[in-house]
Amino acid sequence: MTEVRHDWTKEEISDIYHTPLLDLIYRAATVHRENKDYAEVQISSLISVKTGGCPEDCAYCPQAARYQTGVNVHAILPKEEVVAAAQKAKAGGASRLCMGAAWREVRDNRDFDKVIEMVQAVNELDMEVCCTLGMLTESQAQRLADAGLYAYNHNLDTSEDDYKRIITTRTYDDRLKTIENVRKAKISVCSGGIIGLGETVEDRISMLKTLSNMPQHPESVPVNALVPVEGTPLAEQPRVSVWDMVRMIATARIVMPRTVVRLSAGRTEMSTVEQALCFMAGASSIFAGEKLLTTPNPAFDEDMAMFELLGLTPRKAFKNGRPHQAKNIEESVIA
Ligand code: SAM
Ligand code: DTB
Ligand code: SF4
Repeated sequence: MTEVRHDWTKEEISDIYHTPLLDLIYRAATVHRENKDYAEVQISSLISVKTGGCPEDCAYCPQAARYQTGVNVHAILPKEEVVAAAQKAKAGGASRLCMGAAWREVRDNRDFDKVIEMVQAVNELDMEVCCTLGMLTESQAQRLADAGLYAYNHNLDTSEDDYKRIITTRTYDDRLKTIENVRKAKISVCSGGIIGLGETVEDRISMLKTLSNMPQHPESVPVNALVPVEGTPLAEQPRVSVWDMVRMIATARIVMPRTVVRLSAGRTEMSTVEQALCFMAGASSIFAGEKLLTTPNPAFDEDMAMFELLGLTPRKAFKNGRPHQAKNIEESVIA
């Protein structure tokens, strides 16, 4: 097993990122095989439980109220609909359901009560439950943990320096604070970013430095390729090259050897060959199901055919136990 470090310098991460491509893939694949079952892929399915009308100004996001993007704005879904989606996702091979809400932050109101009920109901289906609801206080994180929440997604998106260019309605520190609150409640942390926002390679490296120097690495790091959506300020951004995706995934794999690196948004634009390269470079998780939150994603059947072809297998839910039953989060080795 590779030593898990928390003191990576920018220079070290940059050297890794700029390694000749095939050497980089080889090194990442080696780290992957030394630390994980490289043929096992964790599958999450997303559902948007509250869509659109968000007060934030995230420049990439189709759900921000201030951009005219034509998303199907809706209030919080009934629990039954979420349970039905969870059952469908489970039948499609997903071990985890991730519920997203277009909120700046959680408020202690009826809608949060409803989310808590959804978490309990999906947990009862023996699926891992993840939420991404915006900023959380310590007590809200604890309430989610008590309801059986497995993971919380809260992305850093880009570097601290670049953050103001992408989002002005909250700060990087706000983001880090929520991640800390999630940690304190012993919920598994899912935090990563987006490439293709117009950031520099230095910004990507700096974001990886922040993630890999956390006292405990996030159990999951999503690497999203920007899905440019008409009406958002980033609609005209050129698509990111698959080589950038591969470099980002491989570098994340090397600096956070035991983390699940998630090949996230952008797969509809990628061929099976390109996705295979990402798995080779250390990706060990995907979002499956025909929709991400508001944009298209490959269907379950297509992904299962790809798994069959590549010899990959879906990871079972709660493979290493339920986090809140373990004495501590490290021991449960959750991902
Ligand atoms: N409102 C909550 C928040 O911002 O944390 C949760 C939902 S938000 C849509 C979750 C994540 O989706 C964002 O942090 C961002 O990384 C990702 N995302 C949103 N729009 C995207 C896009 N167009 N392309 C790629 N990733 C996107
Ligand atoms: C993450 O890192 N990517 C997912 C999930 N976490 C919540 C969301 C991607 C959203 C892509 C744009 C959309 O479908 O609205
Ligand atoms: Fe709102 Fe989240 Fe979209 Fe930002 S990323 S506009 S906070 S839904």
